[in-house]
Amino acid sequence: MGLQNTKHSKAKQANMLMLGLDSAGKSTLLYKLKYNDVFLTIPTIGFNVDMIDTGKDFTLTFWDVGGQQKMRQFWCNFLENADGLLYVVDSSDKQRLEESRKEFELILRNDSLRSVPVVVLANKQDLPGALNAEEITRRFHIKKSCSDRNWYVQPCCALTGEGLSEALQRLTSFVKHYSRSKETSTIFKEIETL
Ligand code: G3D
Ligand code: MG
Repeated sequence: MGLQNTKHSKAKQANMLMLGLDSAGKSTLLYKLKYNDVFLTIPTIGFNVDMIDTGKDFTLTFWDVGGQQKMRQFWCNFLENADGLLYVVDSSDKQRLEESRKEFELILRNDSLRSVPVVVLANKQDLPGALNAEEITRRFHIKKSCSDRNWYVQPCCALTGEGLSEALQRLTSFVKHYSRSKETSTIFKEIETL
């Protein structure tokens, strides 16, 4: 009688951290992704958590953290378990673009986010004068600041949902790849200590 490997692969889960300035559209995006609906949002005090099943036994837990100035000092508390960063930008708000870039670069410098994949959502593409993905990539110096990790800039509109499924697919594939490489490096570290 032959032998069969009966080990079933467990459902996988990963943590996605959503950051960005207040009013970038994070909560609207999360509701749209989760319920395919637009809800009236109020400024997020603290954070929202929601799980989204991406199929094939893979669930993403989204941590939508408030982006007001006072809340940003607490962003660092959410970094440690992040398997991916979803950074949301209001592409139409040119006045706050520089502020958003500074926060983005600051957060990427944190050790806990080393090699963690990043998807930047260039949100509010429906608004006149919204900067496109190329322009956001350039203004945020993303090629330089994300040179050590997988990254992608996705144009989107949280109100209509345009661009969100592409972002979710990209995120899922990056995060799966990241989780695999994290597992491999843990195994190597364990072997080294033997
Ligand atoms: P936040 O969670 O990042 O702070 P919210 O942002 O999700 O609360 O959204 C802030 C405002 O931006 C909301 O409008 C919301 O409807 C709007 N918004 C979010 N995404 C889009 C988008 O893609 N296009 C447009 N035109 N508006 C968007 P209010 O008026 O409720 O403040
Ligand atoms: Mg919010």
